[in-house]
Amino acid sequence: MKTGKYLVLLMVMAVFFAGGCKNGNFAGKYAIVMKAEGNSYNEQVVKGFEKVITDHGGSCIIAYPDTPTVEDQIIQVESLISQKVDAIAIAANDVNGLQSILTKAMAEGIRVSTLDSNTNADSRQTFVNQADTSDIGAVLAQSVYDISGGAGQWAILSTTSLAANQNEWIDAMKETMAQPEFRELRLVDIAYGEDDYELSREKTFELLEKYPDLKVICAPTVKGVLAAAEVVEESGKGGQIRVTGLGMPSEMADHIGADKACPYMYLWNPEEVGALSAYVSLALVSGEITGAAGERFSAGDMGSYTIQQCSDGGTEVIVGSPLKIDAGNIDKWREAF
Ligand code: RAM
Repeated sequence: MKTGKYLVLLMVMAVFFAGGCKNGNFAGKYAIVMKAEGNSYNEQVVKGFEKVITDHGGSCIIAYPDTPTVEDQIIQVESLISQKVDAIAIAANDVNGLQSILTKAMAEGIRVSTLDSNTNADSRQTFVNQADTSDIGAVLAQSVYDISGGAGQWAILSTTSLAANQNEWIDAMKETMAQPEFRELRLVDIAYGEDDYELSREKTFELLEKYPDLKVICAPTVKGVLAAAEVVEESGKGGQIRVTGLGMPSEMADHIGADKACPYMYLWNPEEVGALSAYVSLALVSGEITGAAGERFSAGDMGSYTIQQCSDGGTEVIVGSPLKIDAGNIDKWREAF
């Protein structure tokens, strides 16, 4: 009789551990694919993702493309499909270029979500968005306006020309800038530093050379904003040209301030983006959510979140709002990320 009871218990446990369950133990393989390796922001996102997955009993697979291209991300996703992972969370190097491989993954039962840099709606079940895309564009555009005094030439230093989040933020900046009060500002160029520090430095030097009357460089990339701030300071043009964008406080601390290259910038906590992405993957695999608008799920000590409609026709869940980082709070935030 006793053996039979144990047999039933073993069978029940086997079901629970097979591929996730609602009871707090989510055994399974959860993958994260960022846009590029060797990037402190991406490493912090991965750190947040990995901690939540392992705390819940899952195994985390971290996959970086060899180069920041969609082609190399496709290679990573193909490998993850062959490893029969339960979920893939990916930051896209191209908004449409992953559709074929991600729809293949979903057809094989793999739960697919995006984070940090989105795909089109057909390539994902939902998107973990660090902050509302139009909010990010609006605060960056307003920063350029404030820092420039409302008039003059400004340029953007972005990453790769196909990076989904970069292009969405640039479009959102342009949308804000289309309003009458921004009419004295002129966007003279968009340069691409590919989230590579040295190339971003080179592109900054080229901008300074080509546009002697430039007043602001806006770099919505942690590598780009650091490179631009350092080049502007090294060139002795910190008084004429100012830098803003999205940057890691721990890296930008020496360049933030009224008399520095960067009066202020924005970001969010990358670890929180990774952590929420992990909770979304866990909830997709356990069946708690499907990624449809209106669904709610618990994200542990981060609280509960509701999935909402996204402007591209798919859905998204928003982590928070862009955080302004300036001389007043840089010492606090440089300790955090
Ligand atoms: C870079 C990447 C990333 C972006 C941050 C702000 O690290 O482009 O996708 O979210 O900057």
